[in-house]
Amino acid sequence: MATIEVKVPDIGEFRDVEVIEVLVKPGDRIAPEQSLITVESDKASMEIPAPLGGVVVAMKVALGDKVSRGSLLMDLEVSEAGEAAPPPAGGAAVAGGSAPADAVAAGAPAGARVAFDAAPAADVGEAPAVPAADAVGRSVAAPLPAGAADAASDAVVQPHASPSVRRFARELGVDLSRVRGSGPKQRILHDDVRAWVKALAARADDPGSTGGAPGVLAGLPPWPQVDFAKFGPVEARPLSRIRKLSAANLHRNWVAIPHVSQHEDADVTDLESLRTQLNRENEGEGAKLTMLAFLVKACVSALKKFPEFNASLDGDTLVLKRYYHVGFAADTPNGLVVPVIRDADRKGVLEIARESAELAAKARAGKLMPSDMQGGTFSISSLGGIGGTYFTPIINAPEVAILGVCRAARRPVWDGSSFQPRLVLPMSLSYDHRVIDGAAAARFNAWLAQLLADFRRAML
Ligand code: CAO
Repeated sequence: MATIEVKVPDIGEFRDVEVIEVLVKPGDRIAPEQSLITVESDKASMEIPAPLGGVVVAMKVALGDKVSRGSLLMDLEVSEAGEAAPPPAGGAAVAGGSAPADAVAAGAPAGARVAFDAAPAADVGEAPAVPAADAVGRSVAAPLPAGAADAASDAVVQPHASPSVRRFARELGVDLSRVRGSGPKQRILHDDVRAWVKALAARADDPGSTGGAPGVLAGLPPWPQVDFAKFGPVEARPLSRIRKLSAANLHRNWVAIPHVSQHEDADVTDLESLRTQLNRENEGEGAKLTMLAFLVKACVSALKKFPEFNASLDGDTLVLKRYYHVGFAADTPNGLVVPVIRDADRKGVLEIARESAELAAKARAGKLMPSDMQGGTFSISSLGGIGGTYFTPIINAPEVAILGVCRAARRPVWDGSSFQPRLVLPMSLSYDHRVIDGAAAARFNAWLAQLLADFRRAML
């Protein structure tokens, strides 16, 4: 056994460069070419690999030290046979003229201290064609000249990280351009990569995560943390259970489904006359006929004509449903819920009106059962009683479309010879563009508008 001194080799332009990583410690058994430290200039970082295998006796550098060619790195105990590294590419990196194996083979007596230079491996940004593991001591045996480093970093803006951090990131499949560095000059450290992966895993495990940057938003700047009380009085109100659940679902649907919203106007003048007339006739005889009930019935007719709207995506398969369970968004003091009217195709408008009134009352009382909200194939969000013109409703996954309606209003409509005051219902259909094409959505809406304009068509 012999103890040798490992020194910093000729590292070209790198003079007085900072040690940014110490990758081994006393007692470690290291292999030839294993990275010992990483140094960094203002142009690039570089790993200094071991010239021989052995056991680390003592480290002679620490984080933050400045080193140049010839600085002592470590004492290394090597076997006399010498677990030697292959000669570095180009032979340029090993100072002293002879390859490491020769030096050890020259027969250093047991216990003698032999000065030994390590061969450096430079890294200037990501080198996609050459994994860092291969680069150490082989592909990039000598440091790049400063000019080359500049050219490389000008070509692509690279995340700032040492070769070992890059290797670590590659092992974990982490795209370093998405990780924020907390080291000096925003350098990405091992801990930054670890924290990024941990945060990603935590968010993936927590579908209820709504605050901050959830899973799919990973890589964006952190959510702003503001002490609102500094600017004025505030009241902290915890979200209700329903709001937390619906927020998480809405968020997932919004980011996971490529939504498109298609708007249409329906002339509901005659339908509204019919509705109010029927309500007058049936006054005091139970549930009143609502616009929502007509909308449910009209949607069922459109869903039958355009079956891909009554479907769900299951991987690469579109599951077309032969039942028509229509959900409607109900606003409750605790948040939004979507009770479902089952088999709406087999029910009359009066029955749908009665059932939706019961479900809405149950929803407001917080008494909906899970089964009241399951199995929907299409949803309607009606803001007609409140106002508005058009909006972009969020699809209720795994459904593929949702109809939003706002308040019907009298508008002048050109009938070919004059403007007529007509009651116009603004409709907004959001659809999953993976499943439904824009033309199909326009046809769906046009059909729906025709139906609402002349409800006799619903019998066809
Ligand atoms: N245009 C004009 N007026 C309308 C209308 C429309 N599209 N829809 C309903 N109205 C009127 C009704 O005529 C009725 O007026 P009167 O009291 O004068 O008779 C009033 O609005 C209430 O209507 P309604 O009793 O039929 O109830 P509704 O269909 O408006 O609402 C329900 C039922 C459950 C849908 C509703 O209570 C609700 O919760 N809406 C909010 C839904 C929601 O939050 N959607 C957003 C989800 S996505 O963020």
